[in-house]
Amino acid sequence: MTRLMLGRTLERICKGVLLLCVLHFLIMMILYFDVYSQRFDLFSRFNNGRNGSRSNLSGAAAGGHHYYYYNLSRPNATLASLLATGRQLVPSTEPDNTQAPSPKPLPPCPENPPGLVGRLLIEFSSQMTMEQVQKENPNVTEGGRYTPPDCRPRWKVAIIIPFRHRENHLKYWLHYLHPILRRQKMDYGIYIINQLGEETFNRAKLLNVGYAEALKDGEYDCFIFSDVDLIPMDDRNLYHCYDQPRHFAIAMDKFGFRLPYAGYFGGVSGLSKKQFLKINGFPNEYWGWGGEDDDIYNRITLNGMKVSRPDNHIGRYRMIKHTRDKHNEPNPQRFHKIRNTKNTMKTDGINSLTYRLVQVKKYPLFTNISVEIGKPPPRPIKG
Ligand SMILES: *[C@@H]1O[C@H](CO)[C@@H](O)[C@H](O)[C@H]1NC(C)=O
Ligand SMILES: *[C@@H]1O[C@H](CO)[C@@H](O)[C@H](O)[C@H]1NC(C)=O
Ligand SMILES: *[C@@H]1O[C@H](CO)[C@@H](O)[C@H](O)[C@H]1NC(C)=O
Ligand SMILES: *[C@@H]1O[C@H](CO)[C@@H](O)[C@H](O)[C@H]1NC(C)=O
Ligand SMILES: *[C@@H]1O[C@H](CO)[C@@H](O)[C@H](O)[C@H]1NC(C)=O
Ligand SMILES: CC(=O)N[C@H]1CO[C@H](CO)[C@@H](O)[C@@H]1O
Repeated sequence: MTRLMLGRTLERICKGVLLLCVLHFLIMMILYFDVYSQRFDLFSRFNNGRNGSRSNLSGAAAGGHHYYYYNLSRPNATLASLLATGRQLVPSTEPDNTQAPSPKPLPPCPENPPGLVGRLLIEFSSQMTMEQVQKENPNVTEGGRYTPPDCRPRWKVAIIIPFRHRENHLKYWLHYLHPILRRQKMDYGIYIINQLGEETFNRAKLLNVGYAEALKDGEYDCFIFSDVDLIPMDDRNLYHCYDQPRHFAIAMDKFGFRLPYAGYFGGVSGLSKKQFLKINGFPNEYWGWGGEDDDIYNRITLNGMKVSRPDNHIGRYRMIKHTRDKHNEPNPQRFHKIRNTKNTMKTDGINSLTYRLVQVKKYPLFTNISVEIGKPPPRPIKG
């Protein structure tokens, strides 16, 4: 008799313990899911780059899908009532009607975007109007900005184009580059830096201006500097930044698809913000054609970096044929100057940049920034 009682009691105790275990397990699950979903939410918001400010995070998280958590902490809430509404245990994403659905966390963009097509046919004979090019690119937003809708890009890229009187080339450039950059899943903005007046052209100074002005417009961490007449022939030449400063245009048709010399850094190049600041930006004192890209190459090597390049068959470019512009004659001082990079780079660069901003105008496919950058100092009189 007593043994039977004992057995029953034991059985009851066991059942009780089991129940407790189940309860414990459920509570753990709830807490786990809560923390998990919260972290996920934070992660996506933080990386989306849509909004840099953290102050809104807590509010947004509370607005999303954490009601069960708050319900639990209410004085009159019981676990039983909570469990009764089983739906709430699912951590995810039932959007709340009173609030806009919070954006799903996007996966990082693939390193090798699957939509690339490889070698491209580039030609400049067909007539092109800006309206046409706009129609081809409906998803580019004002000022020439684009961000992929389906993944989280690794870089925020400002593309800087030094410019004067090349409207016709710009149409081709936009026609080819916007679709390429879209396939490459880049988050980017296009900045045309227009040198006003008819003084001698100064490419490197315009590039410095582009760096400074783009940063006023967005939180870019990667800068690609491209001449307006250079079109990549292969979309696997990815327009983002790399561990080392990047030279993209290594094989142009005009050089027989070869690098003209080992230290060539002209045409299209890219530096992260960190790399750019490490070399104090570009020189401001190269007026006229040539030399500035060699100076930039010197800055890179003198600061202990190396130039990285794509494969020769991927880094191919077509150049839109043209006669040399007026007021961009070869710079006679260039050979002398590039021997002195080591002395000049600390004082001549982004830290000494001065210019007058005249106009910033946002067009559908690019931002037009017009500046006055002065003129070359008077030539020393030869004796
Ligand atoms: C916080 O988010 C709300 C919308 O959820 C928005 O109206 C408000 O401007 C944001 N505040 C800040 C400081 O970003
Ligand atoms: C618990 O959360 C739900 C939303 O999922 C809400 O409808 C309900 O009013 C909340 N319960 C209490 C007691 O606030
Ligand atoms: C629980 O509290 C909320 C207010 O916090 C109240 O509206 C609701 O009627 C209460 N529910 C019960 C079952 O007491
Ligand atoms: C533009 O975006 C819409 C919606 O995201 C998409 O359906 C359409 O295919 C896109 N068009 C182009 C040309 O990419
Ligand atoms: C940019 O703006 C300047 C000044 O208004 C203008 O002269 C130039 O043609 C514009 N460039 C382009 C590409 O629209
Ligand atoms: C939705 C949201 O929070 N938007 C804010 C993002 O940040 C800017 C300032 O950087 C605010 O102006 C927006 O209100």
